[in-house]
Amino acid sequence: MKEDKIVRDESNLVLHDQDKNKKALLVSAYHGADQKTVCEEHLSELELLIDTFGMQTARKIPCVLRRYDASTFLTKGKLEEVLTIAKELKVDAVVFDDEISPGQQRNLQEVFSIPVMDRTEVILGVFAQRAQTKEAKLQVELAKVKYEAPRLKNLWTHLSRQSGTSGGGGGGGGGGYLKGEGEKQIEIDRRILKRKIELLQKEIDEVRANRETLRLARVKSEIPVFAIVGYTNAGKSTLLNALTNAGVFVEDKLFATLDTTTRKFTLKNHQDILLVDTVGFIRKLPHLLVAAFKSTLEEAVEADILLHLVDVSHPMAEEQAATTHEVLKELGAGKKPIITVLNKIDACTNPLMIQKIRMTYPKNIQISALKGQGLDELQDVIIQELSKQRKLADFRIPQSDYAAVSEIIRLGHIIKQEYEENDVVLKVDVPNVLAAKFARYLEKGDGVEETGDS
Ligand SMILES: Nc1nc2c(ncn2[C@@H]2O[C@H](COP(=O)(O)OP(=O)(O)OP(=O)(O)O)[C@@H](O)[C@H]2O)c(=O)[nH]1
Ligand SMILES: [Mg+2]
Repeated sequence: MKEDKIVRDESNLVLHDQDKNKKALLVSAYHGADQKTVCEEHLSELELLIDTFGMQTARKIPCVLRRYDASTFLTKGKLEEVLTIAKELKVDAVVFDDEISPGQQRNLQEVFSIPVMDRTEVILGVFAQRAQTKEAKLQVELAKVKYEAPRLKNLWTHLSRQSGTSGGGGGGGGGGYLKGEGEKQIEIDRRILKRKIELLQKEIDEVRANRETLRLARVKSEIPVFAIVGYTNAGKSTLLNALTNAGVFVEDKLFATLDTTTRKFTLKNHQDILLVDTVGFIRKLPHLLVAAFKSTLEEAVEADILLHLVDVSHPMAEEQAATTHEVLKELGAGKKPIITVLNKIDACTNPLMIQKIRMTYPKNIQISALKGQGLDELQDVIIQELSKQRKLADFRIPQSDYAAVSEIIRLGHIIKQEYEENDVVLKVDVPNVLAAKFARYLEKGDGVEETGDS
């Protein structure tokens, strides 16, 4: 009997697999009439998240609200309307696109007598389902535990109250809760949770330290790194696959990728670059997840150049592009050189939107990763961008390699030039490409410094 309901108990405050195929009612609030369309778009995205998780959407309700109610989020009249619909459609859960505080969540659950959740919880559920690697699993677990922490209190308050009214309906034996016992339990739970968070963090740090070593090896290899970033479902993995046959999992659902994949790609001018496929961003990406996935997301921050993919076939492309920039800024990657790649031009029906995005993000290119259109031009832009990246390098070149010396002198700005025995010793500001080309002559352990890209 319990199995057809979404279960909420102390071990399950966040959606999990058993909640698949359940019916949900989606609610999103907006203020003025001019915001209704945006509100509906946000509901469609929530529906996609719900679908990705494996639940069904019974109906989407855009709710016009003049003010929020502190205890139930929705004001009384609206709450009753939604309650009537929830009963009529016999839904298993009510999902808010807006963030609901733990207190509001508890009060709403009492009104609806079914689980009430917000977008954060759905995203957490999706991430939990999709995490593949040890690191991703640990990161999701950490976000989940942190999400649950402030909600535990509600759970126990609820239990204490229930035991008072049901008066041992189970026939004694099991024992009701004494006053104060809930609070004691909360304290114990808090301590357990704190310990759990510490342990998870420690494990994540260990896995990460491992990856850090790999990253350092990469830095030493002098190959420029391009991170493919963008909103979830923009086509990032499709692009990586199109260029490198990486065979990364692609799906028309959200968050197909939770782990980064790196592949070497040789440009048509024979230069090697590394392409990194990254976790997609989303509007209101829960801070818990940003924090937990920081190390994974930082792959983007550490790249030399960002390829920002925008799905221009999506009606909310502009908002999605802006969201990506916000998240990048939050991660400290706001100032990286960035090429805006307008993807899915094959499916775009709104040329005006393309114009607008191209005006907002001047360094751009249009492609279809799926159809393989524009990939050649994308390479041109990449090569052009690479030639702008410069660094300060110390070379020691045998005089016998006169060609190398003359090329470096021709293309770099010489800061110091000396002769030592049979070598030419140069301190020179060069394009990164050139440093990589003559990496064999770079002085070992020299402080190769970035000199900025423009
Ligand atoms: N029409 C069209 N569809 C595309 C194009 N590129 C990707 N897609 C489709 O968009 C969907 C999402 O593609 P993915 O490559 O998984 O997108 P992603 O950005 O990696 O998504 P996440 O990993 O979920 O963040 C898939 O169904 C792709 O087939 C394109 O150029 N045109
Ligand atoms: Mg992907």
